[in-house]
Amino acid sequence: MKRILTYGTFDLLHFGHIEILRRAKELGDYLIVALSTDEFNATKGKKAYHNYETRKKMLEAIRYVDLVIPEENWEQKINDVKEYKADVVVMGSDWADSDRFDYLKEYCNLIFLPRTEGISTSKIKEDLKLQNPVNGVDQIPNPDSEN
Ligand code: C2G
Repeated sequence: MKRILTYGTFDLLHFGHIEILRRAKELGDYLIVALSTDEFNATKGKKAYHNYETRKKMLEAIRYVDLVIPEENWEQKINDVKEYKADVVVMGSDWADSDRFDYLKEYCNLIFLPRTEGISTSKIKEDLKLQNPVNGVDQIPNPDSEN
């Protein structure tokens, strides 16, 4: 059984998140998602809209996801790879060459998959700020235009 491990905050779950999870699962048989806790997010200067428990339940509802574990710090990854017997760590390409992940290639395969363009949690937040109906017509850009 090929075991895949990935990391993230997965706030305001969107198509880019689903796409990385779908492609990560395609690389193996069992997908573990290490989900950033609210406390860890605070150290990243991030505050998720949904708390950890909600984000965990949403991930567990996704057919590609087999297990969700807490990501509590930057340093736990080697232990995670060993404890969960991960064969591959998969991340989006925005993490390629990052020193947060590069060292893992001593312990497992490391694969970066192209990010899904045109969507991000911060873009959703920005676009919604723009939502300003004029004559009942939303002014925000159509997020699904590429799909
Ligand atoms: N992602 C993607 N395409 C997008 C948005 C995100 O492929 N349009 C990927 C990211 O590259 C990442 C995963 O989805 O692999 C989760 O993204 P975030 O929730 O933004 O996670 P991040 O804040 O990058 O936290 O220790 C690593 C961190 O926990 C990663």
